[in-house]
Amino acid sequence: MSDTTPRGEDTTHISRRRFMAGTGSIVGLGIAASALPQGTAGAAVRAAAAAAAGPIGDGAHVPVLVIGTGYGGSVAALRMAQAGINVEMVEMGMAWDTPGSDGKIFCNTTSPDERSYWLRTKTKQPLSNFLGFPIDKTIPKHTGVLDAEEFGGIIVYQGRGVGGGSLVNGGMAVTPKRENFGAILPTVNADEMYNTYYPRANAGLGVGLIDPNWFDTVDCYQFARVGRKQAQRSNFPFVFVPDVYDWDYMKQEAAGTVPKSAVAGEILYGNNYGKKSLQKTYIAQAKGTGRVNISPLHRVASVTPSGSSYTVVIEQLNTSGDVTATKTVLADKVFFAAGSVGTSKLLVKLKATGKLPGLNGEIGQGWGDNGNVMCGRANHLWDPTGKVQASIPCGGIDNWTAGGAFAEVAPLPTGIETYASFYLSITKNPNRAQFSWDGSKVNLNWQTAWKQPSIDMAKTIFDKINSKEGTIYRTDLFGTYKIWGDHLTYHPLGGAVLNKATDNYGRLAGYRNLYAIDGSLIPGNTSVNPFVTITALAERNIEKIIATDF
Ligand code: FAE
Repeated sequence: MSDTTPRGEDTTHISRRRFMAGTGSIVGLGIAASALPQGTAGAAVRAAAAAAAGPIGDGAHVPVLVIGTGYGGSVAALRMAQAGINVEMVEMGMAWDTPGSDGKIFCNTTSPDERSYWLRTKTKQPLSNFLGFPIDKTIPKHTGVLDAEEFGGIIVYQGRGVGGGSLVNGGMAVTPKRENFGAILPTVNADEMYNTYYPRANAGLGVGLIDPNWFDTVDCYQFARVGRKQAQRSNFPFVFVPDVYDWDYMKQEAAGTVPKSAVAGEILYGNNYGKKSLQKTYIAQAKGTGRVNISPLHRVASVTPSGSSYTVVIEQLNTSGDVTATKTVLADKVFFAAGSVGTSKLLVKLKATGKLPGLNGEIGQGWGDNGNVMCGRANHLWDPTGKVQASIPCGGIDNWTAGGAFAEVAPLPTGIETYASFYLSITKNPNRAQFSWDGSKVNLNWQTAWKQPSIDMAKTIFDKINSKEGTIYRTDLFGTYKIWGDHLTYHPLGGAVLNKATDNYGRLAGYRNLYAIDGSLIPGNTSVNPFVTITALAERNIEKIIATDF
């Protein structure tokens, strides 16, 4: 059994009942299941059939429909497919598998074009200013890869496309310290997570660590070495942080022997080469089973019971974001994996509009921003951070226990020397928000002032470093004379919290065969970057669901 095969699952011998369930979508596409051979050759045929299948058809009846192709959705799809179940995945964003006219799939952070933002006519950069001047620029409206979704008091950044957040994130793959786990997911058995599911998630994601000797010498991590030196001079531990970037590839980038990606500053709008996004890991494996079909530019609008199945209404989009077709399909099981915000928005709307009235009162509750807050510090002229900065962070400052903050030493890949150190802090912010339906849309009641605890916690690190170094905060990155990036989060969590809106395995209360399996399950904070925990929890939950619900 490989590291990534769920324990207890025999992937070579599937039950007849499971096989029959698993053939539904192929039957729905008009291909006789009995015509498909089994075994290795059969897998190849099934893969070809799935590849040829195209987007989900109007009127299809499928055994399993997964909404969203981020971490939770990809884990669920792979494990069900390995258990012999056919899976349809529906993704509102693009496939991101075709190069543009420049030969690249994704555009660079320094030159955002139509590929950068989800349906915006102007970029919405997390760092909105430089030297106080606004840096956002006009772009054509397009179904780009990064969504800056604006609610009243917060902008929530999310990935859009096959691979979800893995397309745009920094790849920092952090397993929380075990001592903090009880506060993250209080009803989950920590032994099981740390012995089985975190290791399985790390293996499935391809997590690795930077070579510390290389780190010490290479130009593109000078910014991080400055961060380490200053942290240590103020007696804070600097820790190397694992990542899903292919570190061998990055070494070659730095040496100039392969096309540059991280070293060229690619990150927020996608990474063309070295990052092991879900497209290269879980999704590639899932597609390889031949049992997973993905429909990009398809957005789920509604899910409602229909006999023992669910009627799912799906809107097909063009790259301008217009609805070009509406499809109605029947699904026996539906997994909500649209991300914390996407899943919460769907469930809150479906409950309020009478489509899923039996969902409980916890739907939309318990949402947090993982305590995200950003800031920059101005270094002395004798402490340059480097013209060339790898876009992939590799280290952080840990003051969680004493000060409630874990700060990524983040790059500012501008291509010029900025003398700035830049940080994204994850803090123990206790505030939680809720989503609600106002009759026409879903709102989130987060208030910008709720970031104050995060600022106070981040200051436990940076006030001390500034005082020790004789330096000051940058005031030019988030506006004019504004120190804190307190207007955003990269880490939305909650909205369908485990063991509250669902049972202890993500089965939504009030309905059979409806599940949440993404960041919406996690109550607002993971103490570190969240995707390893989202992945590990999905591994745990889907194993139980496959064993008991099929
Ligand atoms: P997610 O990955 O967001 O996937 C949900 C998918 O569902 C998306 O592809 C959506 O387009 C799709 N979707 C939504 N609504 C619908 C609908 N109605 N119909 C069809 N499809 C839909 O969910 N985390 C880390 O651990 N380390 C990092 O270094 C890190 N850096 C980040 C940097 C940035 C700029 C951003 C934005 C995030 C970062 N994150 C990082 C957060 C991480 O990407 C995020 O927690 C996960 O992606 C969440 O995984 P989910 O499976 O919950």
